[in-house]
Amino acid sequence: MRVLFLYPESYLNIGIPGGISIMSAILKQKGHKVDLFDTTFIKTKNIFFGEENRVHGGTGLSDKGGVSVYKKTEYTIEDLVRDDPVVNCENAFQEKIDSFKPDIIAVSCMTSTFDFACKLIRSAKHKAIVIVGGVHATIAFNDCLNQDCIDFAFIGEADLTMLDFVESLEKNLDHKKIHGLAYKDSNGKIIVNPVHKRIDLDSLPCPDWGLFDSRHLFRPFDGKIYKGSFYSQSRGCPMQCSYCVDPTEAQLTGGAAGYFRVQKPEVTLSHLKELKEKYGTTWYKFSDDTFLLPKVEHLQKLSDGFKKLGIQFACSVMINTVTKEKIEMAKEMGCVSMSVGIEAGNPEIRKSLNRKYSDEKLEQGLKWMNDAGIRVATFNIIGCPGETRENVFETIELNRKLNVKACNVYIMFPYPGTPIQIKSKMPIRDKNGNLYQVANAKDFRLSKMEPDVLDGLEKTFNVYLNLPKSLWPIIELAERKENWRDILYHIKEFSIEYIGNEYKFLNIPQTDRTLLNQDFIPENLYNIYKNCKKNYKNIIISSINKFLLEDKRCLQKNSILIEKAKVAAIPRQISI
Ligand code: B12
Ligand code: SF4
Repeated sequence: MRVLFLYPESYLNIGIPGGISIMSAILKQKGHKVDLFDTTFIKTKNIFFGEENRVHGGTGLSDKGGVSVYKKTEYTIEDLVRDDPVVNCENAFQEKIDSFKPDIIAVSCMTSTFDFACKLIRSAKHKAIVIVGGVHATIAFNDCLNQDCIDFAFIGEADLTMLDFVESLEKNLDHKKIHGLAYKDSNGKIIVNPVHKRIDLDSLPCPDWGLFDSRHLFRPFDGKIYKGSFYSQSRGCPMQCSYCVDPTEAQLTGGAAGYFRVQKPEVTLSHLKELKEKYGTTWYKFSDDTFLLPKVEHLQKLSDGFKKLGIQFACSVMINTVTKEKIEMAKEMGCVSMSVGIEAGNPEIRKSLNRKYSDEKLEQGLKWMNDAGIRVATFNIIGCPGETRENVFETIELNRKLNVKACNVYIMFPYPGTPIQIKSKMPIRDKNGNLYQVANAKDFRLSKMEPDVLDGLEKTFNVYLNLPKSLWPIIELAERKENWRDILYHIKEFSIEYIGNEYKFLNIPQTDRTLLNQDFIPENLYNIYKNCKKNYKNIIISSINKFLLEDKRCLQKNSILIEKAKVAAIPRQISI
């Protein structure tokens, strides 16, 4: 059979998806023809990437407020696509269908990319059976089957059931009997077959990375460029966080017991060895939900193998699973970066999300990571049910206390199938029939904050995190103002001048900077000052004065400049 996978990923959101690459390997082993239409590298318009943004592997800044801890690399992913032609995505898809002539179009997507996949399929002329799998198909198979372009949805892991389906079609057997399959019968009634028993991860082949554009392997880290991508050595998660699809996915695929499984170290190591030999890859992002959950003995075996292979890796960990021994072992085995979900600074809100750990546990865990020299990135959610603006500042304060330099910040989004979405019966499509997207998150009003407050806090979270508190009143102006980028840019410049280079990583772009005659207030803030409303001028002046007078680093490092600025600032204060 001829199977065309459709991976409808956003432009340059690179990384090889585990699902397709494993299913492709299995299908190819059995002699089926497999091809891929991957939108990650389909350039549909010419995007200019400004110098300011060219500091890491993505398409722009790592944070809406412009905070980036990434070091510049010799070249970026943008350089790798610079000479690609601009094409029409629908035409490119049609060309692929016409040349490959698939029997099956197999869509692998998340909620965020499902509508795009449907749009592409609807635009195409084809005779294939269309199947869909992945998290959206598992959680919302009804929604998938309600789309006229989809024939079958697969619930849960389909490493083997996909093969069964393909072979049944080929042999003219009853393909509708396959486990984990959902479809509409001739009366339009949705039929859901029993799910397949959970996959034994040791039986899986090495993922087929050769199916993908090799630029997916671009991995910048700490100023150097490596080759690598995602690998999961475990599946499932025993936790029950209320904003995550995992608890529901566990229920839908056989219950919580046995949902978490881990691959034998020998199997993982043999796959990583094969990947290194075939593609020269030495850098991995383990996409396990929580990498340090397996026992120490398991990690020790991986460690011995990793050292021989000379790999580096990043992983996500749940703070409850962290011990000093495991962190030190992770460092020894090549871990360079860990992502830790903090989610909320207020312990009550954390509890309501089913994230039960103390600030002390976080502090201890992050200290071990820092001591081991592992870079830490935290994940934070704002706009949790019942949350206030003050609570968000508790999250910022906690990250400051933990000495985190850059946070990932998201507005709470009730993904379909998450306990939060189910409990509040939140619709998953809008009145025009489109799936709600993360961009709509602030409009769900789950918290006690207005959408624009959430928007402002999302943009400025990392700036609050990094700048002295005396400057916070000016950051607050950026929360509400349209020219927030300018405000943040100028505060950053100001901070660098008066404190030192430690703020240089604040990569805030400049949009409209005009050099003005600076007689009174420090040059870097003059633009904000000049353009703002009269009552904001007071805020700026008092904030700067507080900063200059109170910040110890500022006093020590730059006393001459401070004197100059103080003298310069005071007359303005008087003149208001
Ligand atoms: C790696 C990863 C990514 C990677 C790669 C994505 C990918 N497709 O693999 C990248 C960085 C691109 C990514 C991005 C995002 N991600 Co992500 N990601 C993951 C992660 C950690 C691992 C995925 C994985 O490799 N799993 C292992 C493989 C083997 O499993 P699988 O992909 O599910 O595939 C199996 C089945 O689903 C099924 N299957 C899959 N495809 C198909 C296709 C067919 C035809 C069939 C029959 C079956 C089938 O069979 C496969 C084999 O068993 C998951 C969490 C998780 N543990 O799954 C989150 C997860 C998928 N991501 C999530 C989210 C929210 C995001 C982002 C929105 C994050 C953000 N805020 O930016 C973005 C969205 C990107 C976009 N364009 O919109 C959510 C999805 C929620 C939802 N309802 O969609 C998850 C579930 C995390 C979570 N617990 O909340 N992500
Ligand atoms: S620990 Fe992570 S993967 Fe597990 S349920 Fe919570 S958010 Fe989901």
